[in-house]
Amino acid sequence: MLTPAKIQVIRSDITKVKADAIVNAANSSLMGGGGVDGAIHRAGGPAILEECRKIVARQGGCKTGEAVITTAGNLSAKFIIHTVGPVWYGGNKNEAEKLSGCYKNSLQLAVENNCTTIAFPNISTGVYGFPKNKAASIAVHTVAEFLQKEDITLPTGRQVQKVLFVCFDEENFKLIEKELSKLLD
Ligand code: AR6
Repeated sequence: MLTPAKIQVIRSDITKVKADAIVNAANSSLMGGGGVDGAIHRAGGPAILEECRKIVARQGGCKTGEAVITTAGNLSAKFIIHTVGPVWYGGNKNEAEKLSGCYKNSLQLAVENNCTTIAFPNISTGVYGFPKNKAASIAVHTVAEFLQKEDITLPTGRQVQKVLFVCFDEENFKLIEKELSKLLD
């Protein structure tokens, strides 16, 4: 199928990962929160929130499924891409499409901003309650499809080198690993 080597999974804290872009599972206010959002703002410092405020002033936050980009502050990444995952309401509120949109729109922003390595957390699988098995399948398939279908040549002429799923918990790690192994079948 695709180039599965470009998609990898590790178990780690995403704030410790080296990547051009780190994706944040934010909320539509962009004003920070708990979980991975809290960890990124704490580790990256106030510059991230400062830029988020400017985005809010300009466009009034970020809708579910969409993404915005800021500095990474003190983190080693070049950018933080903030995306807003869907809250799980049982599956009949377009949660799957919205989650897929998070991955697509984040990747699109990363490409436009010349990022060759991009790290994702398991969006929506914490406080937002998206079933982890469903979320893992959507995450892996959306990324794989993006890397296959879209024109992923960066403005510099380079290509995306690596998309890394950074799982905080063992369950997500195992689920993503399983979905990735299916791509090789
Ligand atoms: N590195 C990587 N993954 C992490 C980290 C970390 N440091 N910390 C938590 N996770 P959540 P959501 C994992 O709740 O479900 C926030 O308050 C965690 O184990 O962070 O999209 C926002 O402001 C889980 O698998 O995000 C929103 O209000 C995954 O990250 C709301 O939570 C996502 O869990 C968004 O909820």
